[in-house]
Amino acid sequence: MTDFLEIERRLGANTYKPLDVVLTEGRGVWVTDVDGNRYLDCLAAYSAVNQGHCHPKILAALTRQAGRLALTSRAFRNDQLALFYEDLARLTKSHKVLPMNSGAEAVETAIKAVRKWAYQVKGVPRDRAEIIVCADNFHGRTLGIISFSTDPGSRDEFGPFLPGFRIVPFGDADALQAAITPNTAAFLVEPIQGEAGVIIPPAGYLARARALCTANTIMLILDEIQTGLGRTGRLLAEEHEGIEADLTLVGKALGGGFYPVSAVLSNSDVLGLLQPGQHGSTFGGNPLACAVARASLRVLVEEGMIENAAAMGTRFLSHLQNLEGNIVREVRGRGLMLAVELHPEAGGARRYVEALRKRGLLAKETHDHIIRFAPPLVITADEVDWAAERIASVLH
Ligand code: IF1
Repeated sequence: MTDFLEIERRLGANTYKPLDVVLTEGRGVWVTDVDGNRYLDCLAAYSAVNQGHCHPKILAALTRQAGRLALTSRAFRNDQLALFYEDLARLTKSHKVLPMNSGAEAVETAIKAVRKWAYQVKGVPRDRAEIIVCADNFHGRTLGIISFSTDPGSRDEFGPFLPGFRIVPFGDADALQAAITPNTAAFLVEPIQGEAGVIIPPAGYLARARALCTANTIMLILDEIQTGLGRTGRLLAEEHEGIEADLTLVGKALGGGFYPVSAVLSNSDVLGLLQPGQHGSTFGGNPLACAVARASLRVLVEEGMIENAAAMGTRFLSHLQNLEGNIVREVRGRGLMLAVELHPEAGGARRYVEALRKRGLLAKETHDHIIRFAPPLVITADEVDWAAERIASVLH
């Protein structure tokens, strides 16, 4: 048997601390390791596998397109990009789409676009545009993005950093208001902070942020890369607050668990300003990405995954809420974006994650005392009950 761990240790950059489970197969919510053990995947690649592992219809779209035409570059057109634009714009009620690959690239693209808008339309003096972000944000790992991270592990020793960002506490609309200046171009925020540990803002916060942005001619950018595409029980998490962002960032599950696909969605005021030669990407909007994304969106809607996420999320949350006690301090969640925060005295989340693995459930800790539970949106009631039973056997 190949010693996967030894080879990874010897040759791989040490940028993760994964569980020592070596997976080899996946279908739906279930994955299998090289020793034949089956696990229920309660992470779904951080919401990139919302449709379940190796969804047959997305796989068919991928293999069909891969056998026809995979990459043209944007120097030429192809017969998938326009159809991707139509499907995504119609579903999200957007006016313009800018396709990229990773989530971080969508975030970087949005930063560039709103800066250009600030100079050309809002009249902010050149190179003075400010973007307000929240403490404990996670928007990716590029130098621009970690420039406004508040997590020392993400930013220490990577300087010098990109200027032009103001940091406010998440969930505090008064602090947001106080941070606004005439040079503010945008407010960039996750509707629910994922990496921070599924932090749900107070009711009304996002609506207040929307109103403040409108009143001060500031672009509201919602990073829905993790919360979007059904994860919280609605297509986009903004729907829980009854608001509409000026720019919406989507990624992860847009690729259906197969392929990196992300996009910036906006009203044309902002994306309409970008001209040929001002932005791009070798793989952005390639025909394979577009075909996979179209199938990913189709199955998400046609197979009722969004509604299932709402129903199964309610079921899962109520199971977890029964666990609050001497190990579990708080349970948080919306749809199938769930987390349990443990008492510090419980000794840290990793040991419980390892215990869950031994019981056939894969989950991952975030920070020291939080375990997130975010299974594929295709999970059934029986599978939720099965998972909850094992979580209770470890956390209660
Ligand atoms: C890893 C975290 C989650 C994201 C939001 C943008 C991006 C992400 C809200 C960037 C990516 C991923 C990165 C992944 C683990 C995962 C993650 F733990 F890193 F923080 F989900 F919480 N906006 N999140 O959550 O998208 O460039 O990665 O496609 O291994 O670093 P990306």
